[in-house]
Amino acid sequence: MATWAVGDVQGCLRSLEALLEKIKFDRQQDYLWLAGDLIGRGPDPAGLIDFLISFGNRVVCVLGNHDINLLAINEGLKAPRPDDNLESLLDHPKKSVYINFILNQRLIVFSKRLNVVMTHAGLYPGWSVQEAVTLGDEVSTALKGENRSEVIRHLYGDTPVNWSPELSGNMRLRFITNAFTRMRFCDTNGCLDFSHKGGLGTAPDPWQPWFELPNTNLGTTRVVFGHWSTAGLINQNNFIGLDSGCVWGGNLSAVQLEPEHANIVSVPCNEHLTIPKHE
Ligand SMILES: [Mn+2]
Repeated sequence: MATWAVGDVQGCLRSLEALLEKIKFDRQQDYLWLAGDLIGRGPDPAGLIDFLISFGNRVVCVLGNHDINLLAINEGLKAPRPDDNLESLLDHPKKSVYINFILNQRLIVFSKRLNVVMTHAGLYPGWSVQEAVTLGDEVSTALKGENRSEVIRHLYGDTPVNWSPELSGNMRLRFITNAFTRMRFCDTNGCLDFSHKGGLGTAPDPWQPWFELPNTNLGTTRVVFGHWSTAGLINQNNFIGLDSGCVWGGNLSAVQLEPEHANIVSVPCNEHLTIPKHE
């Protein structure tokens, strides 16, 4: 039995199929973890979710910013942009199946056996794994509740920039969601920056990649994440970043999470892309 984590697929179903073939993924025995941004911009969001559903409980996903964007569009809170490439899903007779699949995914998963935590953007340096799991589940529960539309409406915005356990209501849910799905740079006070989207060294002082700030609660737990295509693959200390920019014409990457493995395997993007390449 192997557990593989894969970076941002973003609707690139053919690339995911090619990657699973390369790693000789065994649908009867292995587990597939996906680090979020399952859909968005890529060519086949509906087909990708059908494919994931076919794995049953052998697939484990977390939500990314593009997945939440789909929920906001579905609620009529945001207008779909042509480059989201979501029309084929939004107009699909099985749309409710796809939306329900997204709604039922978490923001964070933790395996004690593997000593690995996975989220889309990363683990906020001020949180322990246990605290992060509890906070992520607050958002997952709210997204599944009857108040979903109001919850999603208030998720958008760059503030508050710093965590406080005293945050409540919509601002609390927004900070948690931003930390799990949009975080890249942070400062030593725990403030998040959402204005810089370039590679690791591209933000001015005081901003640093979130995983270069000390997290005194993390111990030996490894953190697997995606989201940062401009940083490329990251494999340093306990941090494994898997977004190698498939939807931008780069690669789709996977890592086996059993600790004796931990080598990253990639395939080149295997899609007919109709969107311009990332600058
Ligand atoms: Mn993302």
